[in-house]
Amino acid sequence: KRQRQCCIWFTGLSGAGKSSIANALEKRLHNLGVHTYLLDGDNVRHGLCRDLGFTEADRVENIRRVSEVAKLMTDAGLVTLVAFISPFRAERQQARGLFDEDEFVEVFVDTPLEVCEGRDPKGLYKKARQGLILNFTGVDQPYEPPVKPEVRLDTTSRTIPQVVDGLIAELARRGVI
Ligand code: GGZ
Repeated sequence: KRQRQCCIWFTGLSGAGKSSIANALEKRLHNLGVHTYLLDGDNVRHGLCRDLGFTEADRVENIRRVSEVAKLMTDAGLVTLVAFISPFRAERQQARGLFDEDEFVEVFVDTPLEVCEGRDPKGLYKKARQGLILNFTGVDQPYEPPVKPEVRLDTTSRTIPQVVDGLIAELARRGVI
């Protein structure tokens, strides 16, 4: 059976676990023979969006470009994984609007700010608290949590492999794989 193309859109705070989960999910999908592409800050903010920073306007434009690229890749038949903070409801809504209803899976990586800040793997929250980084999501810029995501992930009581198991089951349920 042919895989069904779709866009899996991860949203959540810095340090929530979006990239780790998306990377682990992509490995599992590859093992199942599913063709994927993962869009994240590492491959987008150094190229396509290297002119953009972290003001509200720049994030809006970042997410707009990412949405359009995700649409192109998904139309090419891929399972497209998108992992950006994507802090604003309106832009996530706009992204969703580019796709057929059953092609867009919004995954809220619902790790509380305290936990993300406690992890602080790159020391960015510390710098933001000290005022050395401005416009930091959750510190001096808002994060608008999804109201009705297709999937909500709790990363505080489950390991990454467990979370990925749940996502694989959800994709199977939806007929994507
Ligand atoms: C938030 C920032 C900022 C500010 C740099 N606010 O945890 P990380 O380091 O590896 O991932 C974060 C990444 C966020 O970029 P996105 O493209 O996902 O953001 S958005 O969707 O809002 O456009 C973080 C790092 O960049 N970073 N400065 N001020 N995160």
